[in-house]
Amino acid sequence: MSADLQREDAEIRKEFPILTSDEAYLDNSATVQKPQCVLDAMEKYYREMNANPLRGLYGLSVKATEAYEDAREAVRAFIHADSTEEIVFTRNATESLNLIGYAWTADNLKPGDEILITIMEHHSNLIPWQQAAARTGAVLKYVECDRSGSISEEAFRAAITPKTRLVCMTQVSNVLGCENSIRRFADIAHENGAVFVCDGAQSVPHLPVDVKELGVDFLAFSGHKMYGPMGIGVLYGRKEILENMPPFLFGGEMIEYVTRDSATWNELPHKFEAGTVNAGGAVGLHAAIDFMQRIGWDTITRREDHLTQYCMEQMQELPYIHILGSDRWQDHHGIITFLMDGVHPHDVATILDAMHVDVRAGHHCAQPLLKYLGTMSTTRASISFYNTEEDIDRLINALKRVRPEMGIKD
Ligand code: 7TS
Repeated sequence: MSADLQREDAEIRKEFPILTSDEAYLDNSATVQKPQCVLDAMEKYYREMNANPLRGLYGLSVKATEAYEDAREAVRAFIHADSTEEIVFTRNATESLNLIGYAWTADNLKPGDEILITIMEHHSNLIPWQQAAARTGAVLKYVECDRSGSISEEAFRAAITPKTRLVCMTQVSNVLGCENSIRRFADIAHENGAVFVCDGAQSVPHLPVDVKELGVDFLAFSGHKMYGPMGIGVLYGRKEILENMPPFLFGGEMIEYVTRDSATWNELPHKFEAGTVNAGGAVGLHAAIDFMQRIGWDTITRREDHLTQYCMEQMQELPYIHILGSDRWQDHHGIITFLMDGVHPHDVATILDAMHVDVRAGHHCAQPLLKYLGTMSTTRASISFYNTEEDIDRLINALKRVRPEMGIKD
């Protein structure tokens, strides 16, 4: 390892109080660790400016409102949306997708309409559509990928029809790590008159995302996967579409005027933010965006690419390990999901845990995908730019010990 890389590792890791050299945290697709600057920003918010935002006329409430709205502007700029009216704060990507699942589908789907999703969706971008289909009489259809995770344009064109009203697709798969060509599929969806929902939960933390370049109508993502706190998420929606949608939740702050029998709705984006908002979370997310910009995409992608290659090439040397998806590390975005001959994925993860390597085992909330790939459960290592070659060495050494621990001789 070069001295420069070692120096960079040390500089980055000192920003994260929870990271130690005794443990390799490789469950970054589930959630990432938080840098001190995010913890500080949230503490400062609660110490110095906490009040219920958007309500009071006194100084503290104005400060809280400004902090909350500044966070919205930071998110807007980060994903290159046109207006803060298009940025709705939610709890997480799941809630963002459910918001569309209720509010958009209510007036836009009728029996026989089609919703098209892919076989690689996380349950959060699948069950809301199953439920919307059940409520409205629409039909849920799937487009499949090949074993490397690639969805061909032919397969997509064959699955989309004039009845397709909604297409929902993840940008990066949380199991295969592959990236879908969102622009291409969004254009085809629009040619067919459908609205395009992009699940950005696994892409926004790892690649520069520009909603206008992607050409999507909606983008959902979570703060906690991009160095922010849990409990804050984002729904981007094109203004014309959001304007024509009814609210999702009803109550305080989302109204304009209320009588005994009826109510009118607040302007965007507040129409979709009922009740007291998570201002502390939004402030934390703002600090996380500032942090990512300070580190810079060049550093983030260079380090994540390097570690993905470093990890995959060593895993590919082990004949008893089978990586799901593409053989090319370039197609994995730091997500390496695998099976080990003769050992259950949960046993792999438990033995790794004993060696202080944190990975995830199970279905990764993508049961239809795992069934399609002919398995029920897998083990997954997932990388952040704050990981190091040492973390990967620790993983590889631990993987080599799993089968002997289980009494399997090579
Ligand atoms: N979409 C994708 C592609 C995801 O990977 C996840 C979470 C979600 C949506 C939902 O995000 P949430 O913040 O609302 O829960 N993925 C994972 C995972 O892979 N392991 O734990 C959570």
